[in-house]
Amino acid sequence: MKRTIVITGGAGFIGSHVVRLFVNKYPDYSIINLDKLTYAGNLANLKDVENKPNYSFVKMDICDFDAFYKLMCEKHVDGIIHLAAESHVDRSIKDPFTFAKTNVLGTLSLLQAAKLYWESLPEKYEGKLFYHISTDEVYGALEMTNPEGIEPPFSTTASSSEHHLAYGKDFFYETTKYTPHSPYSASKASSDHFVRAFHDTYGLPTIVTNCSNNYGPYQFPEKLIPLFINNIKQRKPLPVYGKGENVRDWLFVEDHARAIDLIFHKGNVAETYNIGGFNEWKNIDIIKVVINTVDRLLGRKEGEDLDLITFVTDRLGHDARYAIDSTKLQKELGWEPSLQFEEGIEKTVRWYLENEEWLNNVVSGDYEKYYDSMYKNR
Ligand code: NAD
Ligand code: TDX
Repeated sequence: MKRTIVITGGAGFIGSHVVRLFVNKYPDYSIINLDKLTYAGNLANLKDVENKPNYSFVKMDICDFDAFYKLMCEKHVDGIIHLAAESHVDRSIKDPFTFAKTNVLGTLSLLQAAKLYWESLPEKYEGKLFYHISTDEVYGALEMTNPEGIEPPFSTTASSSEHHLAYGKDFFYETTKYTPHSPYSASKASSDHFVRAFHDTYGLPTIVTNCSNNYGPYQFPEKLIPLFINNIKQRKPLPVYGKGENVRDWLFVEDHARAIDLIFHKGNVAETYNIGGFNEWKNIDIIKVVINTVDRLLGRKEGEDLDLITFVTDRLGHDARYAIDSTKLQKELGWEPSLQFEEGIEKTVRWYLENEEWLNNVVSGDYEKYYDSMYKNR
């Protein structure tokens, strides 16, 4: 079946994996990568698919309602996978307005354009989908009641047998009340509410998914794992917020992209699906795994760089623990993570060490010239 799908934020970390998967897997689809190319957008993430006939790139701000409505009409868009967002919690603490504008008003703009265009068609909403990518942070923070970690009540494929722990009794379920704490998660929560409101009010076919922390290739080195890999490589201090006791639930980015593909094609309209691999780690433990892996792959003595760990002032409002229950997705749609964490980290560290040019370009800011050289005069 032929389809025309807009993937917003396709030049970012997760979006680029979703674009790559769809372009390679669905030659009959037309995949439009729509991205404003903020500091987080990098078209070099998609070098391997940029010349494929079913791929195109459009530089656009999701807040530009007129431009997006025109694109929908001209290209006959029938599916939207919406990932474009401001995504870094620390930036949201410094500049909350940008987050409200892009994440809330930008999402609203896309929803309204999709509604108007699809309602104008004879078949209306049939065969259409607005799929919104959200995060586990909207559920707030879970208490850490098992500081040493216990055997989790769920079977898990993402954790190794050595690390198979839950740090509390509660989990985030699809039914968990929204309690966002940071300006970032507040803006994501607000956008999720607008998506659901467009379904409930106008019947717009929508799906929302809430995923845990992603890691893997092409992540902007402001986020914990790529920032620390780069710092360890260069023997720079590793700024650990607070005591490093906060817990995050980690998923390899390609597993998230596979879940998005599955849900886009097989998920039920109006549903919410949590995505995660039951793979909780304290920050300090994950940092040690990253240090050991970088050291080993660089031929240094394992653990040699542990003294780079530097405890710094905690992040304001730092959420204690995130832990996703993805039973619904696993049981109803048969998804499961493909990698255990240590394998995923090894793959990730190897990628950043082997892709030195990508990393150096991002750190220096040179990546922002890629669009000019490749696309501007097309
Ligand atoms: P990212 O910051 O790497 O990429 C965001 C992309 O959106 C960039 O390419 C950027 O240029 C683009 N963008 C930003 N503002 C835009 C605008 N106004 N118009 C058009 N494009 C714009 O983010 P990511 O980590 O890949 O996250 C993607 C999505 O997944 C976000 O919605 C985020 O909330 C969600 N999410 C992320 C994680 C994670 O761990 N990274 C986990 C769960 C959910
Ligand atoms: O320098 C650091 N030191 C540190 O201790 C950084 C950058 C982070 N941290 C801590 C804060 C968090 O507890 O590490 C943990 C992970 O931090 P981030 O990589 O900034 O991710 P987080 O704040 O958990 O949010 C991420 O997951 C959910 C993504 O950035 C979001 O976009 C996603 O929605």
